[in-house]
Amino acid sequence: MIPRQACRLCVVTDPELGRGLGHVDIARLALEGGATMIQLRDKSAGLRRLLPKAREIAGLCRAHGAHFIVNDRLDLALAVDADGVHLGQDDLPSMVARSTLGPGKILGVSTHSLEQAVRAAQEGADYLGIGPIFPTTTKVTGYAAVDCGTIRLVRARIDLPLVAIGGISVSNVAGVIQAGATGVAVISAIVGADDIREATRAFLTAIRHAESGR
Ligand code: 3NM
Repeated sequence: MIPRQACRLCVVTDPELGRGLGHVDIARLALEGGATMIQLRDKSAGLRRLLPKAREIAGLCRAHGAHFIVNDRLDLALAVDADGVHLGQDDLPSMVARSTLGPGKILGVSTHSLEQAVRAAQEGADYLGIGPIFPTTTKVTGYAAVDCGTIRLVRARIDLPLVAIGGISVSNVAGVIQAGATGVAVISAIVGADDIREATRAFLTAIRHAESGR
């Protein structure tokens, strides 16, 4: 189980976009700006290098009352006692991850269609990533942008928290929330911003505003 407010704004750390900042600095600034969840995502670094960083981010998240999720690396998530793990469609199957994690940890699953969302929900996901909502150059997802219509379709069928991702900016986040997303996950519009703290704050303001008009 994950509280819905924890899904409001997930900042995904990506040092390649971080203007020289690493995972820990990105996470710290985003948390200072009010991020409710940090997802550590690194597809290339070895576990030995990531371990101390993950430990530090776990501590920072705890201190800020935010959730800490590790992308892909279930072993790392368990090693640093993160709140949970986020898996893609080609990662460990949800059922295997769920039984390894145990019931107390959070399992997030990336989905790119209503069918995938229904399956992930049946297989024990606590929240669903849904995307890419808009075109993004940050990741080659292999999927076309799904737009807000897919959020509405999934919302109508599934009661889990939905975290929209892909090309989300301060100027388009309102439509995403109004379509039924519980929150959003963001890389470039926050990690690539001149001021990560301020960019995070601006997202939260826009999200709260959209929630009140829902
Ligand atoms: N996953 P930005 S889209 C990591 O659709 C990721 O599952 C996606 O980056 C998915 O906020 C994406 O810069 C990239 O568009 C998101």
